[in-house]
Amino acid sequence: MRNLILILGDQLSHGLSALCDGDPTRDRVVMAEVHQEASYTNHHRKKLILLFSAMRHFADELRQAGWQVDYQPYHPDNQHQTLEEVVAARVTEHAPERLITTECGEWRLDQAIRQWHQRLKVAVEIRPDTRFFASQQTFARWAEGRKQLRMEYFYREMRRHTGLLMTADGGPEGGQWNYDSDNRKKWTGKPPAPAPFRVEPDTITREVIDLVETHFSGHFGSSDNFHFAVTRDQAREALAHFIDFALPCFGDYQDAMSDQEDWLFHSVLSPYINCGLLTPQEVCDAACQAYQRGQVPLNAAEGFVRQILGWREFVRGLYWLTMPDYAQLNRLGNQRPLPWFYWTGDTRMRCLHRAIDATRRNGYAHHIQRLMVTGNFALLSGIAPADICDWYLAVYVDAYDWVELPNTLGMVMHADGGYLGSKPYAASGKYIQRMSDHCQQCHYRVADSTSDRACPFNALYWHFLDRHRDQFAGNPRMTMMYRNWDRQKPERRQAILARGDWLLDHLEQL
Ligand code: FAD
Ligand code: DLZ
Repeated sequence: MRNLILILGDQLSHGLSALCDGDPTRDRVVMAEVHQEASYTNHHRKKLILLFSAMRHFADELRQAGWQVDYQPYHPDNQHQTLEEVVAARVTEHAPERLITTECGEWRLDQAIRQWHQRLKVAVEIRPDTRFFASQQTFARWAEGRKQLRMEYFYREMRRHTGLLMTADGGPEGGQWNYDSDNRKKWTGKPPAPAPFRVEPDTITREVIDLVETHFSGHFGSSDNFHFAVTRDQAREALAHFIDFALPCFGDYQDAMSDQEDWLFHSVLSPYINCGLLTPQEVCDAACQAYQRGQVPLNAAEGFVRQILGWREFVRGLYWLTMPDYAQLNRLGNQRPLPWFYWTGDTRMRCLHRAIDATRRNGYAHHIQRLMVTGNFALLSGIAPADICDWYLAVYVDAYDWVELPNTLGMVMHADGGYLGSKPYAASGKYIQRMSDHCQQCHYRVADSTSDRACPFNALYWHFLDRHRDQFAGNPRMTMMYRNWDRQKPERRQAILARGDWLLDHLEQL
């Protein structure tokens, strides 16, 4: 045998760099469902089902293509409980010339794999992950010398570099780089949101559902009604479904929230892009082609491409540039533990209840729920970054450290002191009222800031601004907020701060 090729659970791509010049007659693939990866956080049960089922289907596809695949299915009593143990056993058995793998997506495992040549006494070749538009080195070169990183400038570079939504003379399609201001309509039920794409579980998925129910019953979330794609063909159908039915309205309602609809016009493609069933390139190409055919407006295609070519690449680059120190940052000094209702949804704040309940049922909540509801509340309440990061890593089907950490620690918690974002995404109940219909169903009154029934977001918002005045008053993007605060009568400010103090002392009871 020549090479042993390790494929991780989020590397389910036939074009993976580790496989690209492989020879099925002489090389061998190793894949493993292992306890350590399945339990380093309280992974949502649907995430475990998706990954194990997709891994098993991918291994079958490799076998059909002629590869020999050593595959370890999960069992709690497996002799090998870590990827290192599995690989060590295969190295001993086959004595390969080399172990080949593709850069892994998270720092923890990456550091471990980089020790394997010594620990396992085998040559290890780690290849770049070419599924991203920008390599780690390209991003590092772009970031060099910049005190703060801004997604918008990186995104423009990426548009120029890829030619996506660019005109023949090198300008942005439509004359503007960014149609963000056309992405903020409130959704009032019309046009109707499309039904989400569904795949009925096949035999493999049903076996995995049983396995997860048996061995991971203590994990967060429900395994009921599992309908995610688990193969590349199914994921491509999910992409086509999105382009036909949701993308036309994606731009308009990108920031909207609804009390009735879990998915609205979002793509729900992150679970597939992140585990390798779809490439970012094909997803962006599909959106741009729909625009060129006249099937979707520019604010939809651009808004969508910006999320992938812009935000997704940006947070990944930032992660590798700054780890491991980034994970330790806590520039606002937040120490409060995460309220228990993040795990149960058991709160009278309707927007939080709906976002957490959807998360529990689906392993999914869309970006504005993550940023402006669960995230905003954690920011305003001063939750310890490590606690809230671990929550986001656990509860979403698409969650991996490289993408979750910058989004949570940087974008939501501003714990990096503004390296990723120019100002914190802090907002009062008014924002939630403007973008959703939650407030009509809520126990609390959004128009009120100080009474017992006042929307907690209101007093917490002003309390946040007041207690962090030193950090933010000098920020030109926040001048107006402080002006509004300072304009209020002293008695009112006092009443709001008193309500804020009370809320912070009683988070568990809200
Ligand atoms: P759409 O709204 O349809 O967007 C299209 C695609 O753009 C997504 O599939 C995703 O690949 C990409 N995208 C959009 N926003 C971002 C972003 N901010 N960062 C990176 N990619 C983005 N996304 C993850 O994939 N994994 C995570 O663990 C994750 N954790 C997050 C934690 C917090 C606190 C926040 C605020 C955001 C997080 N996001 C994460 C980003 C975003 O919320 C999800 O990518 C998005 O909700 C996935 O749903 P969708 O596929 O329907 O996205
Ligand atoms: C997230 C995850 C889970 C739950 N299980 C496995 C597994 O059993 N085997 C595996 O190879 N990978 C798994 N993964 C993904 C890894 O934990 C890790 O996040 C990525 O491989 C990083 O690129």
